[in-house]
Amino acid sequence: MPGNFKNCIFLRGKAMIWNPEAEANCLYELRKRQAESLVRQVRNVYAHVPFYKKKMDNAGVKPEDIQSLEDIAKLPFTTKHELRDTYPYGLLAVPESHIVEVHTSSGTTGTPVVDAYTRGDIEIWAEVMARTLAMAGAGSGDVIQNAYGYGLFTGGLGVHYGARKLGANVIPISAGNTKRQLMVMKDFGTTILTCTPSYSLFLAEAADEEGIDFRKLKLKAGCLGAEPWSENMRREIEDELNIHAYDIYGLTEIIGPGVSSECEEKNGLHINEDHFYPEIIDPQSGEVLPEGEKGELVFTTLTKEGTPVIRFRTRDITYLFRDKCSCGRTVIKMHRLLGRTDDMLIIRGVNVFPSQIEQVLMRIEETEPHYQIIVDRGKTHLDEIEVLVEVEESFFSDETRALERIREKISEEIKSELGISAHIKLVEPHTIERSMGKAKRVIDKRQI
Ligand code: DLL
Repeated sequence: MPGNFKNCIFLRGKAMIWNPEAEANCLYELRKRQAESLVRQVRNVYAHVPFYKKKMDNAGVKPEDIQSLEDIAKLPFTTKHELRDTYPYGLLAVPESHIVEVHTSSGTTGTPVVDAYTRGDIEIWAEVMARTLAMAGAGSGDVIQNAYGYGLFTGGLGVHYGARKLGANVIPISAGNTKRQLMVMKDFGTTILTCTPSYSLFLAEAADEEGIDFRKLKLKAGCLGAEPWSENMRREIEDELNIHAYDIYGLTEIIGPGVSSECEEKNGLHINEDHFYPEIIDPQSGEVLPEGEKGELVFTTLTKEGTPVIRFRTRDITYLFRDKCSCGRTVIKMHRLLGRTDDMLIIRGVNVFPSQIEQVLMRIEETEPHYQIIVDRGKTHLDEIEVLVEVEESFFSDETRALERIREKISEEIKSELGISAHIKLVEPHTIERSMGKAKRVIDKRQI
């Protein structure tokens, strides 16, 4: 039988909750399991990973000090920088011969972070990705067009393993080759698209040029993630592609995609907290913050075998909440990402997240969802910000006053919302470079 559906809940014949025991359990049971896994994992890393033994010894913490979930606060944090220093195999908690696959972080500069998977880790990855895809309504009858990059990046194979476990038909098309993507989508009756949100809009644009109408295709949902996007961008994608667009989140250091994802409520991402224990901390003091408070997201892998991580500081900013979700899942949620502690731009002393600028642009009707933010120091040595944004072609043939009006409107809205003055440059469609993967939204030319 393709896919293991024996435990999942069916709604109108469709698998909705892939693993109710894990995703819709009572809090007491969940907490008990998490605590057991944490105690086991801490003993494991202390015994098998010199990197963690040293860190714990330096902090004066012994494995026996960790008896409950609250005790996690005694453990030191792990940073990306520290993980890089363990390259390539300094984080292994198992003999190298137990590793069956490796992936690395997608950063273009510096030494990458290595995620090395055992057979057990790949099984967990498939499980959490099956949950993710099921959350978007995917089941064994679906055709999943996987346009995340295959290779060292975790997006491609993560979705692939989940789709296989689900028993869906996965088309491993990988990123790029837009014309072929559209052809495959039509000819194979793709029902679920998996790619970055910016690439989904790129596909919509290309479809338009090819005269392809999404309303005539079978596409019903998109599992989109790996880069920041906003609620307005979701609306745009849902509109253009005639689908439900779900946010999916993950990172190489933890497992890849499959850490958390949205259900049909589209109000926060359910975290697979039986495997990945989340905390929110104050990025300055490191103090653990209560549910509902915004701060830096930190994860501990409770079950990972190959390269476990303890209290990894993601630098992603969000908050956690546990609501009574209409989908029936009881696991904790994270709000969609609000930014990163490190992509935050400081423009003349004002903290600015690129996502805030995006929010403004998406509200302006005349603009296209393609933009770029360039930060530089002008002749006065003060920060200057330039926002390049595409506007519909017709405005360029109109009188210049129309363009000037749009420019002013954007500039005023950015000023009133963010408190900064930005120079707005309106450009013709297709001027800004498109990306097959994560879009490069910010070019920071400042030498600080
Ligand atoms: O981007 C894993 C992934 C693949 C997630 C496919 C979703 C879909 P990395 O390349 O290690 O892993 O990048 C991780 O990307 O810390 C976030 O800052 C950002 N990110 C990932 N998902 C989202 C999202 C993959 N849904 C880093 N919204 C993370 C905003 C995201 N940012």
